Amino acid sequence: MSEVVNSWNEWDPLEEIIVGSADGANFEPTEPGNRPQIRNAAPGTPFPTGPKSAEQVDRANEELAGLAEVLRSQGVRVRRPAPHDFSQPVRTPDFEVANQYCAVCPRDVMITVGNEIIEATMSRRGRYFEFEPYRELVYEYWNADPRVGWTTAPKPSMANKMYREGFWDWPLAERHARMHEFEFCITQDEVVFDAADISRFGRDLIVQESMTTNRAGIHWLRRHLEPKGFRIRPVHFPLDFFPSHIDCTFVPLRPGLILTNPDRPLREGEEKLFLANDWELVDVPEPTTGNDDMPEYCQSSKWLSMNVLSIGPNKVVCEEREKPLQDLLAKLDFEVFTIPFRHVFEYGGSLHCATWDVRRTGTREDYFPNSDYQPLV
Ligand code: ABU
Repeated sequence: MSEVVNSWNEWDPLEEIIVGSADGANFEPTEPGNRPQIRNAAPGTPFPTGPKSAEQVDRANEELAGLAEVLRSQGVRVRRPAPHDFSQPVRTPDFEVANQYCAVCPRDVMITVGNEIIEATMSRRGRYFEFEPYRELVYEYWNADPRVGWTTAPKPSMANKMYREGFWDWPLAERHARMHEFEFCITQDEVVFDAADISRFGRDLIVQESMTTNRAGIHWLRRHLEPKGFRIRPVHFPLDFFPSHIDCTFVPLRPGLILTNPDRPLREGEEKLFLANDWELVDVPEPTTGNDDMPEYCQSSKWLSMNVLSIGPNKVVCEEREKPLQDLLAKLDFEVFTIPFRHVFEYGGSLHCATWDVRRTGTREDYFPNSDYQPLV
């Protein structure tokens, strides 16, 4: 029997995937790890709280169903998260938050590393229990195949001391001054990472240091995965002042090809690893929508444009309005499937974010044979 859980990179031919759901979604709470704002609203306008409207949920669900349909048409088995009441508060000895968020973006929470499922620590209070809608599926995979590994990363306290209080109020000049220190809203004392800060390249995991993943989180990934033969390679994008999740910045599409974000170059010197191993870094075109024209409750950047999903090394799903990117992908010899996905944007992601692949054909390959890597032990 072939492995039930098997996914080593972002591009091998896709067999089974979880597509998120907007059912029961709430507005993300304001908390030390997140200060959501209504786009183009007067300063001080409060961000809504509690459940999203039926209309907001239905229109996102319609687009998520459209993605599921395209994937099924390509022979992919599509699974969905279980219902979850996100309007419930979370109260632990260290914090309290009035409501949770949603199950639209499984990518942020869950990652398949080969035959192992890892549940991320998460970095925000409203997302503390976001693994729950996926647990039934995890149990199903785990029961079906004794080769399936399942790891839940340590839960951080998310107490006030885990966050850098002034972060959200730093003026741009201070942000600029601190940009090479890579200090964001989370401190370095506890293990913190969101799964979407990781990009899988066979033996190598490229991990972004960000507002949602700290150096302790990257260190935990090293301690956990290096003994299994993986190499963990931190990367930095110093011109992104609010980095969160790597998949709108650095998007591998097949061996040798990474889509890159022209506004967010790699830290000087970090490109060498890729170039020395014959990876081409191709800047994507300007998104069709500027930051000011993104949906009013969307907290993500215009670069959701490049958050594409690979069905295989020559097939990709792209948002329907991103014609310049579609043209580039076609020029790069991809078959491009286009679907509307803009109503999903207010839930923090696009096509890659809204999915979690559990099975792709393929095995673990070394895509970086020319590198010196020093494991911890
Ligand atoms: N969740 C992905 C958002 C990344 C970005 O805003 O660029």
